[in-house]
Amino acid sequence: MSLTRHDWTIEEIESLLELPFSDLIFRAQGIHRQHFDPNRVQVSTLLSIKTGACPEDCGYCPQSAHHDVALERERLLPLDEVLEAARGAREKGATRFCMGAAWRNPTDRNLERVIEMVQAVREQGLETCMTLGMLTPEQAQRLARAGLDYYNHNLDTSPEFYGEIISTRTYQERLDTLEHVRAAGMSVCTGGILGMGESRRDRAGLLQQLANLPRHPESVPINQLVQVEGTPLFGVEDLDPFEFVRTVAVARILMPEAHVRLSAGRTGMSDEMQALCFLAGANSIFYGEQLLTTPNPHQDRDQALFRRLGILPEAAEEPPTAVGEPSSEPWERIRHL
Ligand code: SAM
Ligand code: DTB
Ligand code: SF4
Repeated sequence: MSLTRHDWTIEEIESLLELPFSDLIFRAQGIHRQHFDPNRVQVSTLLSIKTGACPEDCGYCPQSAHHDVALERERLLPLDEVLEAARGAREKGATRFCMGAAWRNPTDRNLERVIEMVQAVREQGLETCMTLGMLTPEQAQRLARAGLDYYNHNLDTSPEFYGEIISTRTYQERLDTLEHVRAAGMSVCTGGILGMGESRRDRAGLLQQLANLPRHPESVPINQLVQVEGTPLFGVEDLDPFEFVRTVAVARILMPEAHVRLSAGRTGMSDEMQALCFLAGANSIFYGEQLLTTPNPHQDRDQALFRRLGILPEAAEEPPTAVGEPSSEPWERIRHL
């Protein structure tokens, strides 16, 4: 029996992170099985709808205008290009389409354009997610009215370590945006990045912030830092893979009903490490060869991994059923690519 709590202390979380590895994984997997089919993984695809030249200074991010990264910047994509990418993602078996923009926050004019995107992508029978930076309460309400299912806005790390990574946006501003998203009735997607040189206590601090939100996020992306040359975090020491898996396991224990997404950084992970993450309770991935600006594993590799582990992609709540559509049975859709 697991309890949904919102009052975790940092010491309690640290002692979970410190458990013997097998005990921790056993506990996480037990909780996972109470709430989810352990052999289903939700599959999302990402598209960068506006790339680069971001005014924020996030130390990990290749899209920040503060860093000298070889990256081609792009203006907001036209609607037909977004729609084409969404159709492609659906045909390849994704059930959720996530759109990201390198903005501090959207302007009201930007918002009109992204609302058209939400509506068009939904018509394809896909769940929609956006990550556009900070939102006002009114902007969150407009997105919710347009039918946006999820909004992603990461806390990234602990409040204590945060200042080492970002100076142009406060932790409290991030919490405020999450509150606006929740108040507007959208599902909340928020998580962080591991491997930025943070301590175990910082990882506990991030998990504490997430788990002690008034309502748990529906989706918790755990990213492993993708090191990009030219960003301040390039060259930081790699995190022990077992420590990454431990953090996934504790996220599962603290937030039993959330989808925990094994997010950026899978290209640098072995199949065995990814399998350990699924065992620890991760049950969502990004699928498709590109994240926003950096690579993601090739689809063939992911399909082979799912097959070798007996994992099936989770079906969308309302799979597309139109005549001539690919089979709505998710395993069929993945297998017959
Ligand atoms: N600009 C918006 C914002 O920051 O709110 C949305 C896009 S931003 C790229 C979304 C998230 O991607 C960040 O919050 C961060 O957690 C993650 N991210 C960015 N660069 C990354 C990297 N190099 N490695 C891992 N995760 C990264
Ligand atoms: C999240 O937590 N991870 C995704 C998504 N939310 C938007 C972004 C990962 C970005 C990795 C670096 C890049 O490709 O630019
Ligand atoms: Fe901009 Fe988002 Fe990158 Fe920060 S993480 S620099 S806000 S695109």
